[in-house]
Amino acid sequence: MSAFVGKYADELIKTAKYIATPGKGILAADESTGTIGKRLASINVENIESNRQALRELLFTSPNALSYLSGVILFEETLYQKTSGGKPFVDVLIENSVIPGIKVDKGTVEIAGTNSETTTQGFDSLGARCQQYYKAGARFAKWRAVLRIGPTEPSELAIQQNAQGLARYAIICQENGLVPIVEPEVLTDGDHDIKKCAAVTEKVLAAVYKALNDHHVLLEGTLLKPNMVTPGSDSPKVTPEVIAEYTVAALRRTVPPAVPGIVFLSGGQSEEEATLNLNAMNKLEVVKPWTLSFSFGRALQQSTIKKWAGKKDNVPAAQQAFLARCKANSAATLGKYAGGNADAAASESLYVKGYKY
Ligand code: 5MM
Repeated sequence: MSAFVGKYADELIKTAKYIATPGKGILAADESTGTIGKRLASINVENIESNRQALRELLFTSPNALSYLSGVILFEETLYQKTSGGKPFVDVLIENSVIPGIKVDKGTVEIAGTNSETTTQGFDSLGARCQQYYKAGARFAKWRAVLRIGPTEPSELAIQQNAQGLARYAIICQENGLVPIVEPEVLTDGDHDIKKCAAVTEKVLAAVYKALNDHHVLLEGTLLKPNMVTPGSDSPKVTPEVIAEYTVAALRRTVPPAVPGIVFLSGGQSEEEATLNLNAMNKLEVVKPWTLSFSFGRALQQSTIKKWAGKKDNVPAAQQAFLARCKANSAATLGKYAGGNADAAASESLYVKGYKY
């Protein structure tokens, strides 16, 4: 059976295609209240609404940075927030040709009887929430599924549960006018080599695309947000060129050309590492039927947050740092990032062992 074609089909295709514009990418600023609390704690800033608003205002009003972005993923609270001058954040983004997106999952829960494997929650009233978010200006959504590599993980149960969950989420979004970003993240934790990560990533992606097809999802109106294929965090590092080769091979084997764009998560890589890896992928001379871009959270915000440190006077310097990362990643989507000019903060590893979101 072919894809479901609802009333939003043309709009979904147009939105997904725009987000995948080469030279542009996504800022993942959708940290839930708990996760943003960890970011703020790292600079000794209290996790209260006004501080969360101040950080998001700093990012969204950063001079020239939005020209390198096609989308920003927001948490529900941020979707309805305004600048200190009273302008809704959504309007700030739209006026700068950046499409607002919304995180619609409600985090993960353990699957009983597994060794700490998880499935993602958030199906309760998902359709109704998508309708409200569409009314508020969102045109795409994000749902994160998490898989981990272990001696017997990911289990078939975890792979199937998460693939079915992503597909069910995706079709509900499409029925309500939101482009679903499908995010099956294979965590980097472990001492496995890059070949193991490639094999698991391929298996997971194959299951995800089978489920999307079974649920009649219109692939042209979706985006994929995968992990890069890397060695485990407790294994020796490899070069960006090796990461690029394995990652692009895994994607070529599993992601249909109907998908307009693949927007990577950074998963604890340093800002500079994530950019260099993306750049190496775009330099690879093999057929890549989709745009390869970014949907980074930590790898776009880390040095900015450090420079800001919660102080008004630091906002211009922090915005400069944000602009530098946006520019660098934009160049990397074209394979044109020269690299080498990252400051210490941008080269700092953001990996936290056993990190819980
Ligand atoms: C994997 O996390 C997503 C991408 O961020 P990184 O580039 O830092 O890996 C990110 O969008 C994440 O899903 C959000 O920060 C939301 O986190 P919570 O804790 O709210 O689920």
